[in-house]
Amino acid sequence: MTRRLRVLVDMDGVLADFEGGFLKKYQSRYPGEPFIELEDRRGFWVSEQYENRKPGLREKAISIWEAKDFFLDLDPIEGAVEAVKEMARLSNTDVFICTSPIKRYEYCPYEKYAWVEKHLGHEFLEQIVLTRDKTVVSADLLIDDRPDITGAELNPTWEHILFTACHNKQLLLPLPTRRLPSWNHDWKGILERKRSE
Ligand code: UMP
Repeated sequence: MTRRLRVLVDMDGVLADFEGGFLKKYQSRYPGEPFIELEDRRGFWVSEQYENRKPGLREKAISIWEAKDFFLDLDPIEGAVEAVKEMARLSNTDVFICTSPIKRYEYCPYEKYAWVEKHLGHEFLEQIVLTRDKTVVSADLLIDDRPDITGAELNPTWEHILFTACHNKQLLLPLPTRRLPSWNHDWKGILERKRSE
């Protein structure tokens, strides 16, 4: 009945507003270049859609998130900080922040830790999992905005809950993938359903 539940929560696009932060800094650094409104974003990879818009924009896009303070300056997604703090206070519930750093590691891993400390508090540093392969991490649920999460483990233990983001909102999901449309929606219901499975 009240079994323990382990929940992995993704960071970019779920806790931290990667897309909004990217667009703001891209527009201010490259004011003469075309950009993609958030409502027109399609596909997980920002870099690919920008390159398709105009050859050469891939490198300009990448330069934005490789720069110092990009990850640290990201605003929290609406409701995320409150929801995750509340989730961590639920009894029989372990919450981990599971996030993939970029391979240019000068700033990103450090800033992800600093972001968590700033917005969620020092004690949450205990809960961070940095990995480029989330399939090898075991849990009951993974709340993530990336539609295709694959890796070395072909049968991950977690059920993927797709967090709705500008780039995935129009996707038709293969059944039985579930969505969490925002942190204002019933995330507790998703956890309780899983707990009682
Ligand atoms: N990222 C890219 N290219 C893109 C968009 C995102 O490298 O076009 C990076 C930013 C994050 C990582 O570090 O990918 C996404 O990590 P997860 O949200 O899957 O944890």
